[in-house]
Amino acid sequence: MQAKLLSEATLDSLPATISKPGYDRQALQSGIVHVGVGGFHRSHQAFYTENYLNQTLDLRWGICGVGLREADRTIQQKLAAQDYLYSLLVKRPNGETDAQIIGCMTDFLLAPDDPEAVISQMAADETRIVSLTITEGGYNFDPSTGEFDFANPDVQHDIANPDKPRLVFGYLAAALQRRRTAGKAPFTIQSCDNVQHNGDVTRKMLVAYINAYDSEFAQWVNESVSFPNAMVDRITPATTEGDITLAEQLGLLDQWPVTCEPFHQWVIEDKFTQQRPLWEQVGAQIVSDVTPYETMKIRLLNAGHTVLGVLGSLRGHQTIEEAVSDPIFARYLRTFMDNEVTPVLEAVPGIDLDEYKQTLIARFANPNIKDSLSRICSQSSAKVATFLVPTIQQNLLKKGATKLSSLVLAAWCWYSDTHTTQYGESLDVIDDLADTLQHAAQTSREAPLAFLSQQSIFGTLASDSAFCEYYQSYLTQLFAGVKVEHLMTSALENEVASASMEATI
Ligand code: CS2
Repeated sequence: MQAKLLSEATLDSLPATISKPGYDRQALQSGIVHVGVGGFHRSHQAFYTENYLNQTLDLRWGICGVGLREADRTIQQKLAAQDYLYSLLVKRPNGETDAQIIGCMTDFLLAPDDPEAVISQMAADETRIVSLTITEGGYNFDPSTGEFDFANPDVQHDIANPDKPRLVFGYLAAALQRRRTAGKAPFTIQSCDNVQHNGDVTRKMLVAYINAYDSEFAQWVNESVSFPNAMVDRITPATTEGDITLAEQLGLLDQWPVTCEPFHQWVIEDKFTQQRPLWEQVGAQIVSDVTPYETMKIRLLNAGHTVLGVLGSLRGHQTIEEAVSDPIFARYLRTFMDNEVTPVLEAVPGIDLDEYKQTLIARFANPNIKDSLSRICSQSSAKVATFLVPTIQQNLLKKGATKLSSLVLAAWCWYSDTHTTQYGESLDVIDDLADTLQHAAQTSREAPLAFLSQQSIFGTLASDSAFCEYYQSYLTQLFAGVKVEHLMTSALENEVASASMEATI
């Protein structure tokens, strides 16, 4: 029998193996307004919130979704047709999939259609949290200075049109202003993006934006609004047609399911203006300082992804699992983590780093998660700068190891130049700076440091002669056609040799 489209009316007819909301959806309030309803929000914050609702029946914590861009329309329409229900397909390494229907989304507002609806929902009494997954680019900072980018024409538009903003800051400002005028407490602004110090960054950008037109209001926001930092983690590949088919095989007709791994982690700074769901009852950690957790995650997991993504792309691997199943890549990743990242990481409370790294490699090797290298390498210009460059810089300061990282940067230059694997197959390069990167990479054939000299990404790496020696030698060999796996092998051999040499001194 053909499955019927997922909706409130068809929930009861779903197979018993699929878990469903165990609370009264009609009675849900929207305690949270969430901007950026992508795959990650749906597999992470919404999943925790759903479990919290199921466990406590505290119906204040439904989530009203918001899409800021025209590009969100298709997804909004798909979810609206399903009464905002969707399935979370958790893919286990043994090939099994657990399906859970997530019901905590109460609505999905498309901001360009009705900006006022978004502002009034944020300003409503029931709203206690406005959360964000707007990607790194959504924070609108200039990567070279870390300051708010006033050159963005949307910013000028929003200052001139406070009732019809385009960017998230305009919406937050309009809603906070309204609450302030009405004598209501502000909501907490909770970033759930994989950005280091995500709460601090959000505060800095919002305050800078408001300060441009009302310094007194900016000061109020700075003093009265909370912006908790958080470390967020769950590998969530982009939804594909194959996932829709998989849902169908499980007895579900869902136009936009989301798939993810079983692992999930959320470490949240204990700093909320108002009440919040007690997410710690469903596995989140509430801590006073998230810094060590986020540094560990970004520099091991995300940088590890970048290492596999860039080197693996040259080799022609398609997914993270394919790359990490290649023995030389697995060794390279583990050696990178042990020799280049771990020595510059602080101790992380309650975490055994060795176990954490082993778990990471096992997560990457989940054969049921098809996490494409094109997703991993997308927006590398932003990722490399935050995931990898700080590790290299810290190592250079204390004369630590940087060789394996230097090969990754040389390979990224090659990738940015050719947009192909080393076997000539074309790669799907998704990066806002793709043209700039390609130009700098092409110039590197004559001026070898041209790519590395892009300061907004690499800081001052190009002026470190020891680092440049490795980098240049790898780049020259790549341009000469030497295969990346040979360079990886020789980099690892030397690593072992120098370690054993040290042992004999
Ligand atoms: C990935 C992340 O895009 C990337 O670079 O490393 O999306 C990663 O899968 C998540 O941060 C996992 O929590």
